[in-house]
Amino acid sequence: MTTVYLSLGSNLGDRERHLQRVIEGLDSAGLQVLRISSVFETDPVGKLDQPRFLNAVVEARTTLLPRQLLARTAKLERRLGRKRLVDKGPRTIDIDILLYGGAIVNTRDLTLPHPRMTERRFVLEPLAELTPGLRHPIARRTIAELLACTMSQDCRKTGIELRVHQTGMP
Ligand code: PH2
Ligand code: MG
Ligand code: MG
Repeated sequence: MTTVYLSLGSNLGDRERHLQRVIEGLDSAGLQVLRISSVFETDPVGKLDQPRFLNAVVEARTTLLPRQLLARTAKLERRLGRKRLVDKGPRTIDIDILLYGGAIVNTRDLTLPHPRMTERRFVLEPLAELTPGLRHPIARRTIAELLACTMSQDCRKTGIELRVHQTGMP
């Protein structure tokens, strides 16, 4: 079993519902969800002329290998209606693999740790809630240390709570 961290983002339609549907879909994609961060509302980074995002981070365990995990998260994105219209543009759902244990991967399809995670407060703030002392395998700094360098970016905690399990009870 490997512990992995996934970043979730949505800035189109019912953003909260999209994030909740990802959480519910991760189980059948082969991931056991352990913990979920708070949900943050964040200004878009990179391509600025798009709506604000809801972002969160999930800690999960899996026996899937990195490439398999990428295939499963991409499939889940498609199942939840993601269409790739504009690169880095608005999306109903984005699932990014941030960390796969301490693995460093550099292939054409997959780079781990996620190459832009160290400069994005919308990733580091929710990740630091779950694991502030975790050391980034390449930067060799903790998540809390990396977060301190991104505090100029806008990122506000919401009261939204994502649920790990549906009770299934009426
Ligand atoms: N995702 C991007 C580009 N910019 N900005 C915010 N605030 N949140 C995101 O999830 C995000 C972004 C590309 O995936
Ligand atoms: Mg992304
Ligand atoms: Mg993505």
